[in-house]
Amino acid sequence: MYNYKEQLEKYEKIEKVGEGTYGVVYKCKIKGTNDYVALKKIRLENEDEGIPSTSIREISILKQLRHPNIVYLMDLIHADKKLYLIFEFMEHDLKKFLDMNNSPLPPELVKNYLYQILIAINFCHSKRILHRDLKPQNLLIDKNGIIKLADFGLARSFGIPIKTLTHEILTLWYRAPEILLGQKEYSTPVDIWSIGLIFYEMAHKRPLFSGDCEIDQIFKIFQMFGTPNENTWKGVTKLPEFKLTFPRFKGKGLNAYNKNIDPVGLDLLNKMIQIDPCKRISAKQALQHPYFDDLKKYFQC
Ligand code: Z3R
Repeated sequence: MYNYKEQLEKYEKIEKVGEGTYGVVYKCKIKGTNDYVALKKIRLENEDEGIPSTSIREISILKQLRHPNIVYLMDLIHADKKLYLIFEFMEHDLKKFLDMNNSPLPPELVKNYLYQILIAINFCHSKRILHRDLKPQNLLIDKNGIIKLADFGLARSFGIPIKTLTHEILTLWYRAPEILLGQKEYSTPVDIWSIGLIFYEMAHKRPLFSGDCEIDQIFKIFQMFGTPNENTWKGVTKLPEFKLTFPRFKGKGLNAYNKNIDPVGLDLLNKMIQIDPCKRISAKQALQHPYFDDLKKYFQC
């Protein structure tokens, strides 16, 4: 990692392409070349204190995380108490891509993207690295049908704030129920939950649970699965934010909300969005699901 401002001068800002959880993302040209990068400027709430050394160490580890379905972190520049992350450039994020298309994505593309996302998350989970904040905005795509995960591990380094630096409220739509209910020791199932919801959204072009605050989000989940209890989710009533006064929703089930996913895909989705994290399928198991049987011949893994 460089500690020099001059390193930043290698890049020429072209345009702002995103407003992430931790700062703004710019498309930049590497001066004197025809190559582009994405530059993410990390700003912290408490600017005077600078970037904690633990965060810098954690982010440095991410630089070693190389996988074809993970956006490559090319460089880290530490200047003016700010951290600049330089990533390989990708054409679009999935949110913008879904907004640009008038209809849901074709079923074959949904399956193909889902498979690539699961390959990437399986790779990270096998190294005990969680993403914790997967959403369409940090899935990036190119014109060759490749999808990559961005912003790995940043949530661990910096935490997930409630608002962005420009005071936009961060989305809760992909947040797992155990996090919403205040569980402190959550694990890999939180990413599987988010990916299940991204699967649904790619196929329907609308989010499954679009809560506007934490309680709205958790009640939308309960309306689908029924309010959990000790029989359906052992230990749920002990979670910090669980209230015995919660309304007891019966739960309509996922089938009532599905139009576009075939029965085999729906079986996988049901396994990915089990409300009890212990019952949720793992990335490794999901990759073996029959939904992907017709895809495997194209992938060599
Ligand atoms: C790394 C980390 C975050 C982002 C990167 C690379 N590229 C991003 S966001 C991006 C977003 C678009 S194009 C590139 S957009 O125009 O589709 N919003």
